[in-house]
Amino acid sequence: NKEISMIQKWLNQHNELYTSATRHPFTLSIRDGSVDLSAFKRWLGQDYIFVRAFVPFVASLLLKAWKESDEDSDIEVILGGIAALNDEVSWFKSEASKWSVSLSTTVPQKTNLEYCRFLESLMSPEVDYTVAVTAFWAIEAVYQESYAHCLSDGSKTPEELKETCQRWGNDGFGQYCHTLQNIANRRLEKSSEDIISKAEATVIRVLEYEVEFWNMSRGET
Ligand code: HMH
Repeated sequence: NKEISMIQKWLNQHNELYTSATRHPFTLSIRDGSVDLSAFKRWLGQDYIFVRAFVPFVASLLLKAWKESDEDSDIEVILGGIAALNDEVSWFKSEASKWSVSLSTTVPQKTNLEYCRFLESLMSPEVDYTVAVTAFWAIEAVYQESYAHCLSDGSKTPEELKETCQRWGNDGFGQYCHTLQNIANRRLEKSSEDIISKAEATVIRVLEYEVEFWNMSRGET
């Protein structure tokens, strides 16, 4: 029998923030079928820009794992994440063309630029592997929870958006997020108070950025 994990403890403590990120009005509108398609297109264009910045972040995480990790399998999990991102970049291009969203002319919004800058700060060699892998888990988990909810019992997600929801809401991606959470928890168990509090602050920042990222779909700025 295991004690409550660090991440579970944080999710309990910051449950309100976590719920704002994973049950946002935008994804709830996908789930109930009332989604404004122009909001969806705005999200698509902005997320492509985010994912382009996410790739070097995950590459930097791979480098940290190679240097610092106590488990060889971490590298394989992260490498799998990079492989999935390669596929994801192609998917964004074909999805954008399907919705007539021009990726080359999409301008990153302020929130997106700030989130990308935050990712860049986590790429610094000064940032500990434990902090970075915990951030990685949080970033992936928000999308997994948000989009899995759009496919769960009672959802009325429009047919043309189901593929998007499947991309992050599928069981395989759920398993992958669970593996990332296990890696983060394993590292956190062995970490100093200083690293633990940095990792917690980083998770909170990620959740706040994720809420603001969904907010961009409203197109008010
Ligand atoms: C903003 N957060 C954002 N975009 C994504 N594609 C993910 C998380 C998950 O990969």
